[in-house]
Amino acid sequence: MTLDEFTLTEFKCGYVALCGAPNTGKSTLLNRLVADKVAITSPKPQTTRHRLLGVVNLPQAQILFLDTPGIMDPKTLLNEALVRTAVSALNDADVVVWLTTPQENAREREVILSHLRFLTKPLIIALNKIDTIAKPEILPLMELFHTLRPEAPVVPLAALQGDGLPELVREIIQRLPVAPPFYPTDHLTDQTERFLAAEFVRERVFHHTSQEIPYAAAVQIEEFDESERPRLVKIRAVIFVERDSQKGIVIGKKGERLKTIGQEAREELEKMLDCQVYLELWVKVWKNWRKDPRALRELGYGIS
Ligand SMILES: Nc1nc2c(ncn2[C@@H]2O[C@H](COP(=O)(O)OP(=O)(O)OP(=O)(O)O)[C@@H](O)[C@H]2O)c(=O)[nH]1
Ligand SMILES: [Mg+2]
Repeated sequence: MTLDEFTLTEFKCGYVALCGAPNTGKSTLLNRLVADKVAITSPKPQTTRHRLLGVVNLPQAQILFLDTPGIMDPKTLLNEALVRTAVSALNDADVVVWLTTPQENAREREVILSHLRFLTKPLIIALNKIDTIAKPEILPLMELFHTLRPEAPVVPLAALQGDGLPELVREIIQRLPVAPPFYPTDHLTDQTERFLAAEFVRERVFHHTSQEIPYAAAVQIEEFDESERPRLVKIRAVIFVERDSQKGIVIGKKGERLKTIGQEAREELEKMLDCQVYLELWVKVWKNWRKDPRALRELGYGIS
């Protein structure tokens, strides 16, 4: 993205929370903005489970984006932790971007609006996935959102294609505080390679399983051996599920599904780590971990 047209006199830097209902494209937008894969994405809701940092460096500003879990009506202890994580990012941000879509229903919208009700910091509404509707439908939708929060600009967006990004960035920069850069310019994210390795495996589980399984799956890295780097990194990961039947499905007939998950995750990891990766995957049952406070803590789903 070339942003030379920005005519700012002072350098700006601040945190920008990307929040919204599940599946609105927050992580897709983060990856597009950072131009790297720092967050996993999937067509299924509730993919993101942590607050993730993505840094964008521009000539006049450094924008510290915070991707967040989708905000919804929590049904499990895990859901409650996810909403708390998202709300913590709202509290810490200098600017909030509410990502919404034409597909979002009124109930989902109400849940978000209830969290934004007492927000006093600058808000921008990003209407994502405009590629999914006809052009004449865009303006009336933008007007609808304008009536909901008249003080917030409404920016139409297609994050997947990268449309509307310069306009969104422009609105963000206008609202950022004047401050020196917080991170060195080569610092794209806070997530460790170990964390991203677990996430890349979880993304493949999301893509290759359905119904309850993606939500009942958590990934823990048991070993991340860099002793042979830069030639090879050896990773051993465990995919936890909640029931024996789910374990069988993740493994698949003759281990086929687990093999595919492993192959695809390994290819992504090799790109990220820029070396050969040996990935060993195990599937284990941790009964009802989503309702177990100790399991949530051990798996890293506390407030981040
Ligand atoms: N058509 C279209 N699809 C999009 C666009 N942006 C994102 N998507 C798709 O929407 C789905 C959800 O994207 P994510 O980025 O995972 O959404 P999210 O808001 O991070 O979801 P959670 O982490 O579950 O809250 C994926 O299949 C994306 O490819 C867009 O602009 N247009
Ligand atoms: Mg996400």
